[in-house]
This record gives sequence, C-alpha cells and structure tokens, in this order.
Amino acid sequence: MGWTGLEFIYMPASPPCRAVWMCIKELGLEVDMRQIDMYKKAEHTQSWFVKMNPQHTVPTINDEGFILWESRAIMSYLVSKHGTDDRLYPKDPEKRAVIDRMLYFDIGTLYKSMIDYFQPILFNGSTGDPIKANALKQSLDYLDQFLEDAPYAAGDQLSIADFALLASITHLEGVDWSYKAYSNVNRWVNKLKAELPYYKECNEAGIQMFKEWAKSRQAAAALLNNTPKGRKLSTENDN
Ligand SMILES: N[C@@H](CCC(=O)N[C@@H](CS)C(=O)NCC(=O)O)C(=O)O
Repeated sequence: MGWTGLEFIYMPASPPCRAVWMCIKELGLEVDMRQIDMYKKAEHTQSWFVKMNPQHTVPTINDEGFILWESRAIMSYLVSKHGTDDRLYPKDPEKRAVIDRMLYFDIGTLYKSMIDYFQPILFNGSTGDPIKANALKQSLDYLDQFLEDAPYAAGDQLSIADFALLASITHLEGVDWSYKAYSNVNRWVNKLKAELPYYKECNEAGIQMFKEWAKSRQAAAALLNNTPKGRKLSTENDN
C-alpha cells in the first residue's frame, strides 16, 4: 500500500492505541501503520518522535502534517474529519454529551484507577495497594451500573466511547484481573468481541504482548526484592 497521507504511530500493547485502531477499522480508513518498539528500544524517546509529540505518547497521528495525540481526541477528530457520517460521535448535543461523559469517565476514573493500581506493581515491584484496588473495583462497579440497561457504553449505538472503554477493560486481561464478576461489563465485552469483526486483529496480539512484558517486569521485581520467583501479581483474586 502506498502513502495514504494518514500515519498512525502506535504500539499494539497500548490500550489507547488499540482504541484508536478499532476506530480506524470501524471507519474503514486506510492508514499507514507505524509500529514503534517502546519496551526494548524506547523508540518513543527518539528525537524524530519527541519533535513530533513532545509528550512522546502513543497513539499519535500525522494527518498530512496535522499532528495529534491523546486517543480520545484522535477518535473524535477521525470521525469528524474522515467519517462518512457522525454515527460514532453524533453531533446531536445530548448524544455527544453522553459519549463525552463516558470518555471522561474512562480517562479520569476507570483507566486512571487501573494505572494508579498497576503502575507501582509493574514499575516498582510493590505489592498492590488495597486502597487503589478498591478505587479500581469502584470504577468497575460504576461501569457495571452504567451498562445495566444499555447495549453500548453511551446508549443504543456503538460510539467511540465503546472503543476507549473496551480497550481499558481488556487491558485487565493482561494482568489476569478478572472482571467477570461485573456481569453487565462482562456481557458488554463479550457482545463487542463477537460483534466487531476487527476485535481480534486490533487487540489480541497487543494484550498478549503486554501480558508478557508484565510477567518480565514481575520477574525483574522478584530479583530486585529478593522475593521468590513466580510470585503472582497482586490481583483481585488475592484480596
Ligand atoms: N491519555 C493518553 C495516554 C497515552 C499514553 O500514556 N500512552 C503510553 C502507552 S500506553 C505512552 O505512550 N507512554 C510513553 C510515555 O509516556 O513516555 C491517550 O489516551 O492517548
């Protein structure tokens, strides 16, 4: 495939990248996929990338010179700029407001509670903080309530909020944190996995990649802390 004019810089293990990738697929966009290696080569710290995105985060897109990062902003931009309709992010103020509410819930509450809990475990080898675990459980409870009567994250229709939240929730599969007890969340995840023809392509290898990286972090932490090898990550099942 030749140069499409729209470059998508990503790493499959990154949930926000998986969300944008699903959005690209749903919109049927042709993009230049530029995968970078952040784990071994720290390619996101290289000057070409930092010049482009001083925050050096993926996903980042380059749409004929227009550079944008922040996955949720990228998704709304892609729908507005390249969507054949506004289905995934309707212009109707109320519909859009509900989608925005869910996107803010994801970045500010759900995904944040996951990062807050797992980051110290994966980066510092610490055992899970029960207060942070509770915050994560509470976020999952909220999402479970939101999905009680709704087939999709923001109501009756698939939207970019589903991509953001689905990528966040399935990230838990990489650290063996079971969300099955949240029955509405579980039903919604299974429904989307079955409905979205691109789910596997955009998610499975990335989740596996994250899982292996998380295991290697755990082994390194075990060595550092002189704890027995193979110690399980502190997950919900241990609490
Ligand atoms: N809120 C951002 C988060 C992006 C983010 O933190 N991405 C991670 C990978 S999951 C990253 O690029 N980290 C590298 C860094 O911060 O240097 C989004 O949704 O795009």
